[in-house]
Amino acid sequence: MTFDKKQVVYQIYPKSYKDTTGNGVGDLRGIIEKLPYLQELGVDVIWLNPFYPSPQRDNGYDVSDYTAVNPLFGTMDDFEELAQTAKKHGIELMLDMVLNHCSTEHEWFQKALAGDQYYQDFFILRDHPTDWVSKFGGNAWAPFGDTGKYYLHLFDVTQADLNWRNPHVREEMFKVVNFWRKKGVKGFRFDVINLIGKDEVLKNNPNFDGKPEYTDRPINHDYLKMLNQASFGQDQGGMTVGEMSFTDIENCVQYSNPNNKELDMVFNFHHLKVDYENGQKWTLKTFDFEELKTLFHTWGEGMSAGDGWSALFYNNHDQPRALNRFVDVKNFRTEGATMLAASIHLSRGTPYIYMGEEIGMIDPDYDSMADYVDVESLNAYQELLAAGKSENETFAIIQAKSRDNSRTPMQWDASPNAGFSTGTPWLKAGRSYPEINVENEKSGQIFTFYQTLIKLRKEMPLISEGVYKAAYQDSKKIYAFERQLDGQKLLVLNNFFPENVTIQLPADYQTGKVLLSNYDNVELTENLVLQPYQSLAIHLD
Ligand code: TEU
Repeated sequence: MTFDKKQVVYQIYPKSYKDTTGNGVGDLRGIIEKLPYLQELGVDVIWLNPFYPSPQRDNGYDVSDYTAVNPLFGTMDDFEELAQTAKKHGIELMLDMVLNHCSTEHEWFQKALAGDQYYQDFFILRDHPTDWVSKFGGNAWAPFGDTGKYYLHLFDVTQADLNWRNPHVREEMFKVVNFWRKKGVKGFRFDVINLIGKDEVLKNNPNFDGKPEYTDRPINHDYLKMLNQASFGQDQGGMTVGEMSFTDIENCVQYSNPNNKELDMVFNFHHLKVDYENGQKWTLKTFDFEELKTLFHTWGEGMSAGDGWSALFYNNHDQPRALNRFVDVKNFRTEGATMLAASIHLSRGTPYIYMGEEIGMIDPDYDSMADYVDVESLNAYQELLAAGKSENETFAIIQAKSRDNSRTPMQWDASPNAGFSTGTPWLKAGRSYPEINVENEKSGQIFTFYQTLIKLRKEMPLISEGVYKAAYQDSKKIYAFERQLDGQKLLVLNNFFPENVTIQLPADYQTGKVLLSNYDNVELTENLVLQPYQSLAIHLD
């Protein structure tokens, strides 16, 4: 059986979820403690960001040992207890596999540096580097010891890209996945997995920092088929998702069409660049609704037509909170949070909830650069100043764009540090926690709306399986789509603006049933007024 399309995934950034030891860092036991909360929400799978041994240069995405637990987060016994207890709550685990690169502190890299040729071939070493730019800024190549060669690091200088062309590397990677499978894990999220397949000859390319030369190469699909066959493809059920950086629909269909036996589904990020000026992240711009709507429609229909499958999300550990980006959060936090939720949970794909989203958490609103810790933000800060921006301008950009925005401690209650830790948190809690916290929100509209959305997906094949059709494509304010299955239809209307919008409702839908709305007392009339950030789903059977 392939994965279950009725399932909903909840993402936990372990470092920031719940600290049970008082060391300021969240831990596996903290997640065990919160399983009843997650069961109450109704999620089926929890994706955990990396908790393996790591120098934490990139918060665990710089792995120095793939098959152990970083003592910062607990022990292997804690992990096993978490996996077992989660099952009792009807929850499966999804682990983060960072197979494109490893930490330069990993013994493979250390042996390579010491001259071991077997391990040198684990990395991408060249006499002459290309002109590629690292995704975290600066040159993507660094001197490999004093050999005169350079090693490739698409991310931080301490994250060395692995050479998947080497069969020994592939074997090691398969072993990693199988190690966790033997512990009962059936869910895997593969970090930047469309970058693993590098060509033999690497070419200069000044466009897009060189990305076209190393992204979605044809051989990448071969490696995914091999990984599938050698590991998770042997399981019943389970769920795999690949993070696809700078990708396109054609490749994503290929990665996720079940006939290809690569992955169950893909993340893409195009819809999260609609507030980038000229495609550049470190800029300030109001989001472009037209672009967002068009992207949702093109991807929704394209993936549907090619029998591909998308992971649906607005938030994750790399993104500022969607409420701050797409909604007038000061005036309409609840309406905005529920509308955004409906716009993906009723769509075609698997919805992902990022911790805190279910209570409408917002960016922390730090007032000093000293509060930020992420390597990407710190690099960007220096680069923006060096490019001549003023300190104020630069800080405003970091405030809006930093990945730390989503990594702040989960807000449990109004006690110090948002009830996350009794020690000093590794990252300061957001300013909003006295009001926005689980204790306050659990019986509130946002949390209960998420519960309903999760339940509806389980009950209605129309939601979990139906095809996706764009609707009201010309609207300047409404993002709408239809789902269709076996003669049944669902129309989902989402007002992305803080004002009333009137639309013409087709005659058949005027006789439909309101399945869900974030406003009460909806009447289905020909001239239908959608209130600020209203979401409305109309069912016809
Ligand atoms: O992110 C991949 C990625 O492309 C990021 O650069 C992302 O676009 C960026 O963070 C947005 O600002 C993955 C992980 O999700 C991220 O946390 C890691 O830092 C990165 O891979 C390297 O492993």
